[in-house]
Amino acid sequence: MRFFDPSTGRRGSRRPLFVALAAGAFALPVVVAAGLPAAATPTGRALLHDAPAWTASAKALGAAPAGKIVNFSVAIAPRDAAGAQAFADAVSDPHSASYRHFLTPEQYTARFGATNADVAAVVNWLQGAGLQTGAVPISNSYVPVTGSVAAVNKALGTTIKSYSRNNQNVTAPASALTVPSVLAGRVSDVLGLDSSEIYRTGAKVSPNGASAGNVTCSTYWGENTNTSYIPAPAPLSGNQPNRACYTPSRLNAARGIPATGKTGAGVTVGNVLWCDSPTIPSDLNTWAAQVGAPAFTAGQYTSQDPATWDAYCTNQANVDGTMVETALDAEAIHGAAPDAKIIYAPAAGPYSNYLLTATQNLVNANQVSIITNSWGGAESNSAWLHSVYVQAASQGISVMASSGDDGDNTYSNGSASKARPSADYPASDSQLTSIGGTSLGIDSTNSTLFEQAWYDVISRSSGTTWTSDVFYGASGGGKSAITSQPSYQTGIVSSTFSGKPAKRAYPDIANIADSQTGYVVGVTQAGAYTTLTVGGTSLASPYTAGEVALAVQTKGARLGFLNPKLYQNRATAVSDVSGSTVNRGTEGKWKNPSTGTYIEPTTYFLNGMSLLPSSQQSVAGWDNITGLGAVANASNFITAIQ
Ligand SMILES: [Ca+2]
Repeated sequence: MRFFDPSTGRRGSRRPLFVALAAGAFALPVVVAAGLPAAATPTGRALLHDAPAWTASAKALGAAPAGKIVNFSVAIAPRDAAGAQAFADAVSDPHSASYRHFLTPEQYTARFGATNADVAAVVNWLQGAGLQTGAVPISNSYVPVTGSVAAVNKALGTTIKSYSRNNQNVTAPASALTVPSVLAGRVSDVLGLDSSEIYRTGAKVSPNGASAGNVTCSTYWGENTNTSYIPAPAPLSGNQPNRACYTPSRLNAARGIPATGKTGAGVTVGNVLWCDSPTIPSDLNTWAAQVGAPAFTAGQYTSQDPATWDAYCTNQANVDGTMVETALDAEAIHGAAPDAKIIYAPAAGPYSNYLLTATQNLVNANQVSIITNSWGGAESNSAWLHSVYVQAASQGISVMASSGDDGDNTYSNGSASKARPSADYPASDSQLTSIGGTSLGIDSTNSTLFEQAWYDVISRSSGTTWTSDVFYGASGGGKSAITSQPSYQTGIVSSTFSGKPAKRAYPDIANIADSQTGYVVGVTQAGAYTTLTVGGTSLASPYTAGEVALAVQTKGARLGFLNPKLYQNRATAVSDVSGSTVNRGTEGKWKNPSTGTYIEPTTYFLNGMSLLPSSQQSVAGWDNITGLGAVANASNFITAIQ
């Protein structure tokens, strides 16, 4: 739900905190704990991590009110993190004798998790500091905590201050977090104290109606050409097609799904996001009837809502914005795998502590074979979900995440001349399959006309004059600042993309994501059901999750972490995407979702990375827009990852 702000030439949001999070990507990774001089930490205390780097330059408004109540989580280190990683690596490695010998959550925790004594020590410390602790999950992996700012300051040896950040009042620790030395190594992280750290969805939305000068979408690429605007600027010429909005049957046909004979029967897919709406189940069936997809049967879609919501998710505008993503995710999974069950696992709000809870509960319940995540934000100084994904891999759960919609984040980090690339999280985690995006042209016979790296640049017309080209949206991709290159990428991802020393580079693979070649989504907005054209890697991840469900059904068993086999079988699993010459575009009017008004006629250049400075390239072999390539043929993909 982001929009382009023509007054500043920057991409923004009607929830400006999203921008704040992106700006945090300037922060250099802070490597903490071991090796710091003792003088840096008060006697009897162990450093956990530094204050968020952005606090050094933000405007401090003074100490946060001592009585203000905050919710956060204290993560507890696994008893044997290295052993857990080695186990997850082995069960995911086709060459290992223990390949796909998965564990139950109970077995995993007994072998690698924190002990009850570890949990008790952490809980006793927190309660002794006057903080209230909540239910600890069966994985013994974190303690949810509620308490006053005064109690948090004392417990963690810090001062929480109020700041003005990107015109928002937020609170965050102003100095390093420390824990009693006896808990060093047991407490691994504290999540949720930085209120500017709000995660975001990646759905890119266009209205489908022709009202107020908007151009109706084409049901296939090239069905209608817009002749009401002036011809598109160079390097295009002449009028361009309307954007396309595909139904599941057309997209499935282009991807070869009918030929697989699979529907996802017997497979359950989990979807992690935040917030929920009671209209979603009926929206899904209204949409299914509209687009000719099978109806959802009783119990096929379930929500596992938290007992209480964060204030973010009791604000109807926030809920409406999020429900576009919630509907997109379910409708994309269902489109590819109409018999798969879907468990929606929303966090209480878009904050790391709540997202940890939602993810951990889904993994501990162990009902799903696949988890998809269509959300993300700036990579911080910890891969804070990594240990949960290690557990998921050990249980055979395949995890995927959208790679982001802001390309390398140069343009969301500020002006291109000053900003530099940064990574998104969890897309950059090495223990999941990161799904990038393509632009996909499908013709009237459901054949693929083109598939190219999603990198959209726009130009707007005023009379007969076109503005200079500006960034609009692109597949997220780049390299992590905090995670080293995983072995499955060794020898496949070049140093051009991984850097030296080599880091985890992403995405891994790609699927349909360009909103100019988007997907029809139905959802209630402001009390009324409406259809929209939606894209973003928010579409690519759940649609790919649906295709993985077909593979799980084919195998008759869980597949686990996909990347080692996916990289090994890359030649057949996906189709390489390369080429960066702008040769296609669309014309339409672009609607500002904040004001509801249409701005000037707009040309969208598809594959436009050559028009702007970018660290992203679309080249032969692995690249940082589409990874190994596009999931172009479902049968080939299923065979390769089985
Ligand atoms: Ca490529």
